[in-house]
Amino acid sequence: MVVPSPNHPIHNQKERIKSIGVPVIDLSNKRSIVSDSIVKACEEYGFFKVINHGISKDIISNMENEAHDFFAKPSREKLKAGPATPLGYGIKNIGFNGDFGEVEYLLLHTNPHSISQRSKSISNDPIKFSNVVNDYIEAVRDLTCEMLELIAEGLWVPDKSIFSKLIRDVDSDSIIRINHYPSSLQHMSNNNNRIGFGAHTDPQILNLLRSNDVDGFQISVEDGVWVPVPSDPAAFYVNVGDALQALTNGRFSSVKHRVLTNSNKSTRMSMIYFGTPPLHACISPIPELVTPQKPSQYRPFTWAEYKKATYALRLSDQRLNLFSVQ
Ligand code: AKG
Repeated sequence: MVVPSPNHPIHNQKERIKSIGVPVIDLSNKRSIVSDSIVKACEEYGFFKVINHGISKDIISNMENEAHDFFAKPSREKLKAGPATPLGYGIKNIGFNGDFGEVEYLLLHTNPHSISQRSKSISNDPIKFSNVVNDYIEAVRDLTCEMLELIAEGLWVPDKSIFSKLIRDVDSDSIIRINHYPSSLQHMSNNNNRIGFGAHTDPQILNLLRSNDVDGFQISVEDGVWVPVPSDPAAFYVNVGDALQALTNGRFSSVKHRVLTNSNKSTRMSMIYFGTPPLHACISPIPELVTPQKPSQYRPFTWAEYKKATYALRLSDQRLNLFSVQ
């Protein structure tokens, strides 16, 4: 990880992240260094890049090929996998409350039974599709859980699985989203940069994003200041979600992000694994991070309650505020 020296002349986060880039975590480094670096990145940015992650190129390219095949289908075929309310194929409409983006997407629950049911309307070879997606899900789930265990170690929490067990649970509500930003969706406009996916934080625990080599992803490290994150198909980008912000009593921040598309450029495609607790799981700040100096910032809530709040609000709304005790 690139760490600025304490005497670095750059004072604010925006200038720091612009000059040194987003934190890079090399998973082949010594475990204690990795866990400290991840905790620092989650505290400062709620965001980092992971290299030497150990997920095979085949698992990633098989998944990417299935996604390409799906998005290359004629519209009427793709629409058979929709509408994405809440799961399936969606186009332009994001969520239930009037948010739009220059994007088409597939949203899948990670439960193998659900994948197998959905695959029939997505692929001409549903068994192959299910196998490829399940292999990808298993790999990204393991990587996400590994990082959550490193986080617990870096926070000196005795139960190393305190966060990861929520995602490993058989009833986990985790999802996979595949976003495709084709230039055909973009209208002619004087301003070439258009919103592909509007500004938002993710509601879940920890999320893993992998994209092709087309840029467009940005994070906001200060209100209203957007920092472009260069794409890197060999790496994963990881972001803290609202639920992990609550579990860490606000020590980690759920980073705001968005995607801009540019009609002059090639098509961006991204795949995001959203590590999510079961519906019945109770989210509340873990006792190790609640002190007299820093009392609980959030009231306990179930994932089902939080999901309901998410569905009821716009993409850019700060839903976690509803559960704040301040
Ligand atoms: C999301 O799907 O929540 C995103 O933020 C989109 C990121 C991307 O497509 O690169």
